[in-house]
Amino acid sequence: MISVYPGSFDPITFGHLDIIERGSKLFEKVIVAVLRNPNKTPLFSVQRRLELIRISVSHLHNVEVDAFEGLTVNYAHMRNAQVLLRGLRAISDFEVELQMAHTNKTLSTEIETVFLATSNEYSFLSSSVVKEIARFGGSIDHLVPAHVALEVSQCYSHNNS
Ligand code: COD
Repeated sequence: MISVYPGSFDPITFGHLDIIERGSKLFEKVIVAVLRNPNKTPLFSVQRRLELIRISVSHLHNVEVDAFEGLTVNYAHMRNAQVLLRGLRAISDFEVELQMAHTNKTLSTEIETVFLATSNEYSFLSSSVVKEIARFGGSIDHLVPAHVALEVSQCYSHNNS
């Protein structure tokens, strides 16, 4: 079975990576799909996010990294995927995720959403938290892979200079 793990990944964190690694053991293939969202102003361009993710998952042979636009279910159909993979951190995620899963079900009855509960150590972690800490000069080494930490910190040191 092929799964699509859609998201913003601005930037990829250890929380995302945990879901990808666990998903790669459950599914024949995991496609990490970065949404091209013209309504958001991200820290990293889609191209750079793809590169950062590719480096992070280079040890996983059945994980592919791609970008998409439009509806996630249409992209999943196009890639012959049957599952949307999502991570669940807390009750606050649950409400949003359930709404998204129900909406996607109305758009395509053939595609199922599968949730993996976050690992305890990453239950507080989000891309926004990473950016917030880096913006104020804190260490993010325990939250994201080393190559990501370097780039995020560089973004903010340039912005502050
Ligand atoms: N531990 C576990 N899981 C985590 C962690 C963590 N620490 N951090 C994030 N995650 C999970 C999130 O819960 C989510 O499941 C996934 O990782 C990606 O997270 P983000 O924040 O990078 O991405 P999102 O949630 O902003 O992505 C939203 C989408 C792009 C998937 C959504 O907006 C979408 O599908 N848009 C396309 C339009 C569409 O199809 N709309 C209809 C459906 S509403």
